[in-house]
Amino acid sequence: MSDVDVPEDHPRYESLLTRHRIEEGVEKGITSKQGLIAEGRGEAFDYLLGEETTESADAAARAAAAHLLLARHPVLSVNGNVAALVPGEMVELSEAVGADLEVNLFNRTEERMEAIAAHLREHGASDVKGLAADASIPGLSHERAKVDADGIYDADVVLVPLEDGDRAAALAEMGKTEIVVDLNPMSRSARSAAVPIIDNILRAVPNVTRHARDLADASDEELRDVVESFDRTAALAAAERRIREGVGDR
Ligand code: PTJ
Repeated sequence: MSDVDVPEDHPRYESLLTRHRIEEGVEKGITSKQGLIAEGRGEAFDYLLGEETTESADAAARAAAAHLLLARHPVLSVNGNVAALVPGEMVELSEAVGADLEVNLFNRTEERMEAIAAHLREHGASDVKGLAADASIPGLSHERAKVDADGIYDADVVLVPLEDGDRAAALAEMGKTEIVVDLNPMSRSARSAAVPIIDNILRAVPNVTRHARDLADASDEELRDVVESFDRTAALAAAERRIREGVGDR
């Protein structure tokens, strides 16, 4: 048994554990109540995708790693679900690619901002951005637009996991290269991303880190080859196909 009393031989062990982590996130003031709903939606898509990293999601993770390594200023955006599910893994990725971590919330309150920043520091982050909020993303309503001038506002490449469609589109509109992690290949955020990673954040973040370590000694030319050989439209189509084909078998 784990510390949350989920029997390890339960057929849905992983997803039950994930639910508990989100619940704990809500109790600690890290995750919003809407985060519970987002988790439910994600779980449904993960089930349809077979709860594994597909070949096209792996190719997307490698392209994401190459983009982050090539970037002038990469930033990893963290919301309440990401902080509850993969805090240490986000810190590791930020270190592997030399990226900033910035808390950026849909349901922003100062208490949650502080709680998430503290949680990331507990998991090894040395610097957490997002609290200054001295710049804003054009075309979005006030609270959701708040970013740091020397963080997301200045970034050329941004990783935005589990994002809502409006902000993902607004960041893309600012000319930033956007890497989105989302289990729904039909979501607007996945569709507006240069690199949509259609995978569970639990698997996707460590996988991007693994690819980044593997590519650490690659030349810029090799990294550009990885970026250019990734086909975002094909990746989205592959995920949709997988969902349609998988549904008939289960
Ligand atoms: O912490 P906040 O205030 O910034 O709020 C964060 C949430 C996630 C609540 C907010 O951004 C939101 O409402 O998002 P949506 O519009 O519900 O979209 C969440 C997307 O993430 C959906 O397409 C889900 O399928 C997807 N998703 C949920 N869990 C996971 C996931 N994708 C990858 N991995 C997951 N574990």
